[in-house]
Amino acid sequence: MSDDLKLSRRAVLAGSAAAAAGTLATQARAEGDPLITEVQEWASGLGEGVDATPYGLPIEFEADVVRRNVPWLTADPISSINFTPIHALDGTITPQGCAFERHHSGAIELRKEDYRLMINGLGVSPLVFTYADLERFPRENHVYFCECAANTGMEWAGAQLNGAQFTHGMIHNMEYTGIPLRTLLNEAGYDGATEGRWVYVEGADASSNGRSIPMEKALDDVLVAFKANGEALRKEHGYPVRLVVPGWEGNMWIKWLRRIEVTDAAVESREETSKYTDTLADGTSRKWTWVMDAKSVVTSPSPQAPITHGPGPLVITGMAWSGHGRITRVDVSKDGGITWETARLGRTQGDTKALTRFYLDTEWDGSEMLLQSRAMDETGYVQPTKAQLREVRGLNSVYHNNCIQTWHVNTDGSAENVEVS
Ligand SMILES: Nc1nc2c(c(=O)[nH]1)N[C@H]1C(S)=C(S)[C@@H](COP(=O)(O)O)O[C@H]1N2
Ligand SMILES: [Mo]
Repeated sequence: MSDDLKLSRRAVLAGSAAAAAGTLATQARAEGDPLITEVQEWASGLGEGVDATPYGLPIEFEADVVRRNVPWLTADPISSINFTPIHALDGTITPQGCAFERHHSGAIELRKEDYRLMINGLGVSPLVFTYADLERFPRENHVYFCECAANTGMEWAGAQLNGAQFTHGMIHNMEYTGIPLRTLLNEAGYDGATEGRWVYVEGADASSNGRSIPMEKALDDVLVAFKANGEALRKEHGYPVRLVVPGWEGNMWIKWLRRIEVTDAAVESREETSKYTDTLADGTSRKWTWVMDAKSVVTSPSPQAPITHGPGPLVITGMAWSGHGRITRVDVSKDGGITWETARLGRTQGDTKALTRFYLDTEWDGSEMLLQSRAMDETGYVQPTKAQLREVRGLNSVYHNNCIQTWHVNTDGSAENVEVS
């Protein structure tokens, strides 16, 4: 604990050892706290036995920490999206149970026994793998973020949704276990000496969500994954097998992966032409913005995570990520971008194209704040302001909005989504 933090700590019981040590312990009333002085219900009987919940769920007191959707965004929940409760999470790994979902034709149920993965096309011998086949290839583990290109898309024209979950929750970050796509292409005999410069990947769901990926990326770090955070993928995230395309927009992360075709050119499917392109200021559209640029957001305090403890020590935290690699620095501003303080990064070793947690352990004097965070990545790229992004992209874009977010924190600790100009 730093000295200046110690000085401002609230007094604990006068004369107690805690006060002498200057800890950040909550003040106990002189009359005594019944939670300390009385024998509580949970100490007067027995708890649940070991088999009460063969697969554990979060305790009921955390029932608010769930995915949520915004009903007016899409016509129905089948082709829709929901949002990760990032305001309530810490660290970097997203539990599968609350990781956002995006489906174009609903989440399907596909048994491992019925799973088939086909590789065909230019310069490869057609092959079909069962799930059991895939388990026999050498596998790797990597942590990566998956961000939908539409994340923060509703904020282009002005501050709209009141909560980090809704403005920035189309993202999750998991540890994947899978086989490099390169391994399977080599197994099918791909040797680079053909016209096969692309792969077209599609899912087994009705939408198929087909996308073209340049061969260079396919041979680099793309994974054919069958585990996330140590366990089987959840149905909604593509059970039993999904594609992991590190650093690139979520739409390319094909769920329920069914087929990989080696082609000479991009297929120009729906998802890479009329969708997931960016309308620029001059009215033209930019396609193939695959890499997700560096971005960050303060998750607490934020509208769904207000300050409830009054002035004094305050932990400001959030997350940062970049599709180009490592996050090297995150700055936090309390005054809408006039002055900046450098945040402390959580564990970063080995984390590339993965979420990085940041903390600013600070003192809040109880006055209003315009809270912002600004990420920098290993390429030297600095997360832009909304105004800078609009200069290049105009007002009609939806996808790929990585601008700096502002939360207005009021004197009572409540926070709201605002825009500074
Ligand atoms: N087969 C298939 N794959 C898919 C989709 C889909 O609808 N069908 N949606 C895509 C989109 S737009 C995104 S953002 C990610 C979301 O992955 P998640 O649902 O695991 O969060 O999956 C992608 N892969
Ligand atoms: Mo997406």
